[in-house]
Formats: sequence, structure tokens, C-alpha cells
Amino acid sequence: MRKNYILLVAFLTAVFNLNAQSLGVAVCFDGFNDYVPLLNTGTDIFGDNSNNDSFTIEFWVSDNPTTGSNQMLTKHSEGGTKKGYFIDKTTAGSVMVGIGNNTNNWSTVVGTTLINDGNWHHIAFTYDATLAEIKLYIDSILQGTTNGFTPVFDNITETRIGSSQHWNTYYAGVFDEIRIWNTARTLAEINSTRNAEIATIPSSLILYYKCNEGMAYYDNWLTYQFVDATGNGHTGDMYNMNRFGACSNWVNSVPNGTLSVAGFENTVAKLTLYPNPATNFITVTGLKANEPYAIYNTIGAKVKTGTAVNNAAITITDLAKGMYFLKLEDNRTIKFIKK
Ligand SMILES: [Ca+2]
Ligand SMILES: [Ca+2]
Repeated sequence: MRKNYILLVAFLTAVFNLNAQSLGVAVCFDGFNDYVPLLNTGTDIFGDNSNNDSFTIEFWVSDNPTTGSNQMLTKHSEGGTKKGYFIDKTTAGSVMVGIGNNTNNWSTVVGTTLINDGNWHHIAFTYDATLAEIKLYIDSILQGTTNGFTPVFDNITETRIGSSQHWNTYYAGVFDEIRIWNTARTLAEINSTRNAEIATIPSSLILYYKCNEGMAYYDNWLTYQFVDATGNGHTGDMYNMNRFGACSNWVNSVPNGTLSVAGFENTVAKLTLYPNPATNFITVTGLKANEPYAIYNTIGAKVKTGTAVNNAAITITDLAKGMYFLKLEDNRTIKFIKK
């Protein structure tokens, strides 16, 4: 009994440490009709009289490389003159940001770093009201700077994640750690909070989605909102998202939030497991090669071992109903439910 208790503590400590370093889970948008709208409220960047306030919009994203150009996060209008801001993925796989000042032109920065490689990338778009200057950083590399425009937001009713109110198009990819600040963050400031969740919310952080409300690949039917961790109440409803299975749902996030970006790029595609819950078998994808695995139950006992092959089924008919953890040799761990 005591041995089991010690094993349990050791196992839970290991799992806790894994989670403590990570960005939790993330949310996959299907590129077909998934989006999260935020209706205008207040007087800051979410209001309709927010002209010429500094801002920073940042998030982690794992782009679905099979899709073309689309709007990732926007609050814009171009019926007639151009207003608001947009963060778009281009057909080339780069990122373009822009602001409109109620004229016929956008002030834009087009990045050179490509994000359509299946890896996680960090995007930060800043607007400095004092300098009338926009900047785009990808993975903390400055992509460009453009001066001269002050954005106009009049009569734009919605901020949208994964879409555009104006175009009604939809982005395919996985988002995590979506943050909107009311200051133009410097690169040093961006780097200081990029790789981990923010525990103590500064007043300049006016929207913060940790995207941790559901469980990765689990049936999350009862969970349908992005909760604003700032306490400012910018709750986002998930539109057209089924919230079960491989996408339109919570999924794995950045492999390890404390790794450098170079570290991410050296890791392979994200680990996924489906179906979840499962009855007879599970399938794991995102393996570097055939990898030894072990399955643990919730008291930390190893109940099954084998070699996981990418995209091949692992039989679990021999497991009792319950929650399990599949752990790979490189310590990547994923939770699943046996029905
Ligand atoms: Ca998260
Ligand atoms: Ca959908």
C-alpha cells in the first residue's frame, strides 16, 4: 500500500512538472467555419471608439499547411475605405498584418518567415500610437516596421479569431496563448512572457485566452467558451466547433512552453491520439519513428508496454475502463480514456 502511495506521488509529481512547464492545451480551428467572435464592448481596442490606442496582439499558432491564405485574427472593415486591423496568412505561407485609417489603403508589414511548415510559431503584432508605427515579429524575429497610419475602428462590430467579419473566410490551424495588450510591447517584453503562461495579470494585458478550458481530443461538448483570464470578461463563444475529435476541439499545445523556438523546430509534429475516449484501440500520430511506449493508470502503475508506430492502432481491449496516460520514451505524455 505504502509503495503504491509513493509511486502515485512520484507519478503525479512527474505529470505536474510536465504540465507546469507547458502551455496546457490549445484549440484547433477547422478552416471551414470555425471562429470565435467578440462583440464590441468598452472603450479600448474592443470598443468602436478605440482609435489610436497602442496595442500588441500575440499568440502561438500551428498552421495547417494544406490551406491557402486566410484571416487569422481581425477587427477590420473594407467596405469602401479600410479600417481596423488584420493578421492574415498569405498564400506564400508568410504572415501579413495591417491597419486601416479610413482611406483606400492599408498600412502593412509582410513577413518573410514562413509559418506553413507544421511547426509552432509565435506571432506578435504591435502598434505604437506615439510613433504611428506597426511592427510584426515572428518567433521574436522582427519582420518589418511601417509608419504613418493611425487606425480607425468606427462601426466595426466584431473582433474575430480564426475569421474575418468582412470576408467570412476561415483559418485552419491551432491557436494558443492569445493575448491583447494596450501597450506596444518591446521585443524584450514579448520575450519575457512568450514561453510560459502568465500567472500574475498586469493591467496592460486586457484580453488573455489560455485556451485551457477543455481536454485534448476529449469529448468537450459541454465546454464552449474561451475564458478571459484577465477578469475583463471578454468571453469568446466558439462558433461552429463540435468540440470532439481531432479538430474544432482542444488539442495538444506547443510541445514544451519553455523550449526555445529553435527547440520547437527540432521537435517533430505534435503528438496526437485518437479516438478519445476509445473502446478497442488508439492511434498515435506525430511520432519521430517507431517509439517504445508505456501506458500508466491513474495510480501510476505501468499496465502495458509496446512499440508505437505512427498512425498504427494500439489495441487496448485488455485495459479496464478508466483514464490512462500513454508515455513515450522522450517523455511526451498524452492522456486518454478507455470506455
Ligand atoms: Ca493553452
Ligand atoms: Ca466547424
